Amino acid sequence: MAMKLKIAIQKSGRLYDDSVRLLKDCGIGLKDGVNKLKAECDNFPMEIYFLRDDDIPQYVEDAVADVGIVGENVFYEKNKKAEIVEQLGFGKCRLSVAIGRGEEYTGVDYLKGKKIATTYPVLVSQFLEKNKINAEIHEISGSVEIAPGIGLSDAIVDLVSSGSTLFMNGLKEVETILRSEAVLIRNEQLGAGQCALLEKFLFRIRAVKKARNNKYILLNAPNDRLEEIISMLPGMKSPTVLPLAEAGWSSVHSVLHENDFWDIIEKLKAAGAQGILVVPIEKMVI
Ligand code: PRT
Ligand code: ZN
Repeated sequence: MAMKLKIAIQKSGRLYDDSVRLLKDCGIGLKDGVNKLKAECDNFPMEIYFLRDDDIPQYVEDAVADVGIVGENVFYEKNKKAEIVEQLGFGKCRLSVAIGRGEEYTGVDYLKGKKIATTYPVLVSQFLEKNKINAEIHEISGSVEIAPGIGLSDAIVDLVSSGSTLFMNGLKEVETILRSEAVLIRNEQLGAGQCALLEKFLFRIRAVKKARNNKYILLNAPNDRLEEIISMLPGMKSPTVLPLAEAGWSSVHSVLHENDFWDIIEKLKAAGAQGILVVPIEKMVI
């Protein structure tokens, strides 16, 4: 049988859609009609295992899967022998301490002697140890946000993204323990063949990530402002400049990073740029 890279992804849940989309954007399609535990792929020697996210680090440590996609929160909590190889930019959240909205938070010392409910006992105890706080960790398996309301704990540590779950339960976020996003993890002892496949896969992931973070921009610039406009555009090497049919005008093409986007667009307009078009980039290889 030909060699394949075995990847474990979440079976269903918050990371599933983005994981499958990442594979698709890397040109890797899932073949239909395979059972729900495993899928074969088109266009890349890969086999996908669908698992609960909590189990993925163990499967990667045991080499049942060569690589896996999992939240950093789960990766650090499970503390398995595996290695992070790439941040993936989705599934962003933070693991935070929250207390009743009416309580006055006085800093980490507030937690001394308190009862903290969480599904992340390992990360919470590391946090308490680091801050030399003695507190009681109460491990529960879900619905952590209701614990203070029913008298089970004084505080909680849970994942937060928009903050609306905390708000609806009368809680406020007071401390961030970990910022997390989905990551690609790998087994620590991959063979040479598997490593070569992983490198190929990573090359594609990086091209997709770059493309997602950048936009292609086209605009018309009056020649007498051209120099000023070009100085605002980073471009991959330098912007492309082509003469327009109308005398005195040029077309300028470049690539902008998402973070600088609105800022630069405003400056370009103020400098006399017209007909600004911004289009998504599908893949970007530098
Ligand atoms: O079945 P399985 O065990 O695979 O899934 P799961 O239920 O354990 O995990 P799932 O699908 O809920 O989340 C998978 C991963 O998504 C997590 O491990 C995180 O890495 C990431 N992620 C990103 C989140 C959130 N954002 C998030 N907001 N995981 C959970 N939440 C929950 C949080 O626990 C809380 O209940 O959403 C609620 C808070 O959201 P806000 O928007 O109200 O703040
Ligand atoms: Zn889980």
